[in-house]
This record gives sequence, structure tokens and C-alpha cells, in this order.
Amino acid sequence: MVKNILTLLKTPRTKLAVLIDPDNQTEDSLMSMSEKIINCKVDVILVGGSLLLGDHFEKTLALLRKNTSLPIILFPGNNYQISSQADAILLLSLISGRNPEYLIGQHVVAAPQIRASGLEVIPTGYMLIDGGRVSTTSYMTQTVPIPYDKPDIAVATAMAGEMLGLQSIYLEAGSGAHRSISVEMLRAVKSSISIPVITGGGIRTPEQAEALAEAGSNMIVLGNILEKQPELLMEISLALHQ
Ligand code: 1GP
Repeated sequence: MVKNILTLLKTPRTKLAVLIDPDNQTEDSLMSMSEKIINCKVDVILVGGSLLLGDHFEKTLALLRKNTSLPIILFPGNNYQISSQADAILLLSLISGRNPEYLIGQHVVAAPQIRASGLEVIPTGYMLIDGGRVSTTSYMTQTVPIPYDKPDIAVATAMAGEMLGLQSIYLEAGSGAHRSISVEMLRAVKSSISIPVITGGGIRTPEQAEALAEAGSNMIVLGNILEKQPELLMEISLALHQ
């Protein structure tokens, strides 16, 4: 079991992560998902969602813990998604937006609980990029994404995040995005900062994953396809493990 996840993110090969939304899960679905995750050589499991409609959060973590030995990182949509059953938390500050609640407000509320949880904290600049449709993140946070074709804005935002001391940058096109972030934007961001860059949103093909890996993505996050087209997970994994 990896002890320090930030260190893992900095190692050379692009890591493969799957995002599990606790709301969509049953015990059976989690069992079969865990099997796929292991067979497909996934490196990391992310758990979280924009909303929690049910009470499956802790149960989901417990089942993933029982059925896999992979690092589990919280990817919280709000300050209710904190648990010491995970290994780490992406403490996301939505630096592409100008909503103070998601830049610092929720963090103030959550800080004492995060400290008490003993989780590894990975301070992360979360950057929402236009993925061709209104994303849940954009709606829930009431923020405007960075335009798809404006790498300069993404570069300056990521640089500011790094200068402020953030330890990773997450380029997010939004779950179910029509288009994932562009390779050009990723390249531009990677060449201007030295902290790890995570990419996610709308990644559905081995070709997309391979192109993002080649452009330097430290970790690729897949959400929807795990539930909707699980066969693609193996193909993407093979592309990344070449
Ligand atoms: C994680 O939101 C993404 O960054 C997941 O996106 O569901 O489109 O794979 P998908």
C-alpha cells in the first residue's frame, strides 16, 4: 500500500484513476466494479460526487477497502464528504472560478474535521475547463469554466495556483463532457508549472488517454465509462501501460 499519494503522483508513468460516485452504487455493483478495477490495473480510486443523495458514502468506502488494496482518495463535492476510511483527500480550491465558497469557504468549515481524520491532504487547484456542455460542477458552484481554446488563461491560473503553494492542479472538463481538455492546453500548463497535473472529464477512448499521457498528465481520471462501458476501461489501461 502506497503511503504518500502525492509522491506516487510524481513518479514517471501516468497513473490511472477511477472515480466512484457513492450514490450510484449497490453492494453488488461495488463488488463487480472492484474486480474490474483490479483486473485493469487501476492505480488509484477516487470517491466523491457533486451531491450525496443517499447514505452510501461510508458503506462505499468500507466495501472498496475490503475488496481492493488500492489507495483511496476523497474527491469531495462538498464538506460532508470526509472520512478517515480513505487514505487521502484532494483539497480542491476552485481556482478557475470566483466563488469564495469554493475557493476557501467550504475549506474553513471542513478543516478541523480533515485534521482530525488523519488523511493525507493534497492541496489541489481545481480548474474547470469548458467541455462543450454545462457541467454539474459549473452549475453547483455557480462558476464559469475557462474557455476550451484559451490555454493562456489556463496557464496563468495554474501558475498562480502553484505560486500560492498548491501541490497539484486538476484540469477538469466536467463529468460527461462532450470533449475532454485539449492536449494543447495540457502541454501549455505542464510546461509552465512543476507540480503534478491531473486530467479528467469526458475521456472515453484509449487514443484520448494516450494523447493526454504523452502530453504529461500525471493522472487520468475516468468516471462514466466505468459504469456505462466497462470494457473500455481495459483498453484504456492497456494503452497507458504500454
Ligand atoms: C473526473 O469528472 C471526471 O474528473 C469524470 O468524468 O465521468 O466524464 O469520465 P467522466
